[in-house]
Amino acid sequence: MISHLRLNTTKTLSEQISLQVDSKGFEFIIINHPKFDAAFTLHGAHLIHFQVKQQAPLIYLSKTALFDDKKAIRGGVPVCWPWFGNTEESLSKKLPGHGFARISKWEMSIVSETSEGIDLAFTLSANETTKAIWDHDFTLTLKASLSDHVELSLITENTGTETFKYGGALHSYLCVADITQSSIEGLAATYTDSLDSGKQKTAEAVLTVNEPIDTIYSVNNGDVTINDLQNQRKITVNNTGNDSVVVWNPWISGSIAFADMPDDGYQTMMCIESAITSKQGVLVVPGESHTLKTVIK
Ligand code: TA6
Repeated sequence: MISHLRLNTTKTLSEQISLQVDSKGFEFIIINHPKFDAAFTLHGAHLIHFQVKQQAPLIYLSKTALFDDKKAIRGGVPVCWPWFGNTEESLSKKLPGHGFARISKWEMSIVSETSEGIDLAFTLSANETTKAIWDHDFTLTLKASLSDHVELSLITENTGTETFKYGGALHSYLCVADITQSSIEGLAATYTDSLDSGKQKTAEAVLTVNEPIDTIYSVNNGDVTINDLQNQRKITVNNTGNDSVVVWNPWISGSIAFADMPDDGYQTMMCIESAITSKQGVLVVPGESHTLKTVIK
């Protein structure tokens, strides 16, 4: 589902992993394992494709996503860090929505490559650019463990001398055949409706989506399941280290408004995000680290 990107191999990194570029030199990590295909960009350590052989893709990528080192990629699993959405501070300083990690260039190393799967580690460390935006010393590591499912662990390490707080999300866009024929179970009993002045509401046991949705559910401590009926499958998402689960679909109005999403893009995606959205965020003391994780099957 990324053949439309028309990539060319510039470097073979291992038996199943290559570095490829598009016509503008934008870099992609392409993985062709006997069990699955996957793709990342070094820009944002962004998983943009994952598909177990003989199955439908698990991860949604907008067909009109922009691959530009100044912008976030529409789809995949954006690494939103060190804040979620916009905060009073990020707005006042005109900083990027969802933080700077997803629009920064990361380093990548291959941790392991077996017949069962592949483990990769992406790292982003504090530098002049990041410290001009967010004046803290950190090392951010995204550990990706790919097999018949996806495990993403975002590890925030405080390498400085002062405690800092962070927020963010593994903002997963999941691929469904038809959102109008899908339903979601396992969400918590209450949520904040970001589209209705942040009102607290009681949730249905089974969520169906037939309008724009942008909601923050409290932690559910279990699997969130998408019944992807037309693909005859259930997609399960299990999150840890999060303080909330964000559920988002821009619907037709949002898709039309996005230049990097087809007008009908909303029909085949659903965001179920492992998120830290509370005002207090997560405090990380010097020398310590915190892990935000999502497992998608
Ligand atoms: O996760 C939900 C959300 O915060 C929505 O409010 C919407 O802004 C979405 O993220 C996408 O944000 P983006 O900056 O990637 O367009």
